[in-house]
Amino acid sequence: MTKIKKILIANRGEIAIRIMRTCREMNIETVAVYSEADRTSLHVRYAHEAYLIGKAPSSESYLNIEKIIEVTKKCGADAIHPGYGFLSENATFARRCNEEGIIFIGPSPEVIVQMGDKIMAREAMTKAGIPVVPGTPNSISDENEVLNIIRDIQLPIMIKAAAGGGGKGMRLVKKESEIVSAVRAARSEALSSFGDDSVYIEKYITSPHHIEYQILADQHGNVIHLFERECSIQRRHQKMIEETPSPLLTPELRKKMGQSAVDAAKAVNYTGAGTIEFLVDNNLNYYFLEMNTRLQVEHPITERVTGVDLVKQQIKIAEGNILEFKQEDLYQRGHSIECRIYAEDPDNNFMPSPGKIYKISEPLGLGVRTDGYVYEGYEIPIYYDPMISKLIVWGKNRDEAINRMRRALYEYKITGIKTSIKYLERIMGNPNFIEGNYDTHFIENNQDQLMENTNCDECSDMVIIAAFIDYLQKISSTQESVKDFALPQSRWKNIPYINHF
Ligand code: MV4
Repeated sequence: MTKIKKILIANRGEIAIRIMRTCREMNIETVAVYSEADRTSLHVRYAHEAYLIGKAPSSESYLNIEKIIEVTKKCGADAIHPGYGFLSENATFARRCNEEGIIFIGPSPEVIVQMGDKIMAREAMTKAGIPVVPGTPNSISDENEVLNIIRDIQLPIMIKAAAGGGGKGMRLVKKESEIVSAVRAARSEALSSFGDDSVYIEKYITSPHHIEYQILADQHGNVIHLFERECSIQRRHQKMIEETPSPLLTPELRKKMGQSAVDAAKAVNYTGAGTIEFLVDNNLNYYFLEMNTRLQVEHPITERVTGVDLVKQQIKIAEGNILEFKQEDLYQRGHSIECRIYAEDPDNNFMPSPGKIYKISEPLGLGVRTDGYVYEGYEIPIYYDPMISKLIVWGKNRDEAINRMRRALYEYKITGIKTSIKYLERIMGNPNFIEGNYDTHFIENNQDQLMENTNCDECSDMVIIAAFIDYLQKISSTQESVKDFALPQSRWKNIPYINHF
């Protein structure tokens, strides 16, 4: 067993700060690395030490393996936490860390390779007796193979890149005549995105739920799950809202899928924190989809209902400790929801809206957590992900959590840039969402209601106040909008909060 004393965080933004917060609580020194675009970033100021590693594009900074290794050795850190994105699922990076005697806070390079290749992952899960989506066990070499397979599994099917994930190199095929062009399109997209054109086939699951399980595995063969996260609400493969428990699962199914997640991790000798993704169809059949070998963006909702600090557990596992919980020790207390706040304009096709934050006031109060990194006067760089913050709430049940999220979104004020906050408010007020009646097609199925821009023009006193503020703005020297900051944000058709008492 090694006691980790100093960790280099090979990441930026909210997740770098999230990791460093736990390090401080564990008396571990923190080292930040940053690009030229991140000189004024908060993660640089939060760390005990910080090193400039290159130019703004991630390929010249946050993805520069040798530079990051060099800084780690120079500053004497014993471990690297990769966060999510960037190098977090890069087997070469994990291997280079091991070679240099640096602890990589994550699984082995072997399992990163195995789970990164979706065909290998499907094979391992099939062997372990985990239900996988019906499809091909190998990559397909020509279109005739596809014709044979659809006799078995029937159309529609999905053609997926072996090196893919997250929607890239994926094609839906509904008609036999589309096969040739779809295979070709998937292949060329896979080649240009991943440098590997192998593709395989899966039966298309219509209107599935995307439900994932958090697992923790120590280096001594102990594996536990920390229940599920319902991640079906996403737009173009970008998640917007996650919640736990899932409104769909029964206690029996929750337990069964949890056991499958544990079996999946054991089958590949997994170590560290990981996530098993499943698709769940309308008849509550579930299928293994992929395994993510990193800490995920949405991990805080799991932390909130289980009481477990996942970053702390990652560090303790990396030190060689035995897991401190047994499965029976864990339960879900109440309900947690996360909304991702993006610097995007929901009323202009979610166009990125980088720029300078003029004013920011974040929600506080009972059951509210924000994981963010922006501050007043901060200029969001164009080079990285547009997610600027995560708003996480807890309630004793789902209704209370929804009401609390609506209250917190109402309190959240950001001016200077456009954000997804008002769109998230509309989702929280959407009757289908409130009923828990949604799947992966929620956004497209509710588009008309969600795009409605219902500002507070019903409230006549607000119109008067708005006019007055406009006048004040005209006579004041500032160019920034005082109006956005002073007025309550739009409420979706003024739907009252759920009465659950
Ligand atoms: C699927 C599917 C239906 N059937 N596979 C999208 C991202 C990638 N990780 C897998 N994805 C899907 N794979 C089969 N066999 C539907 C999706 C999918 C989806 C999955 C999770 C969350 C949102 C989604 C939105 C559209 C399609």
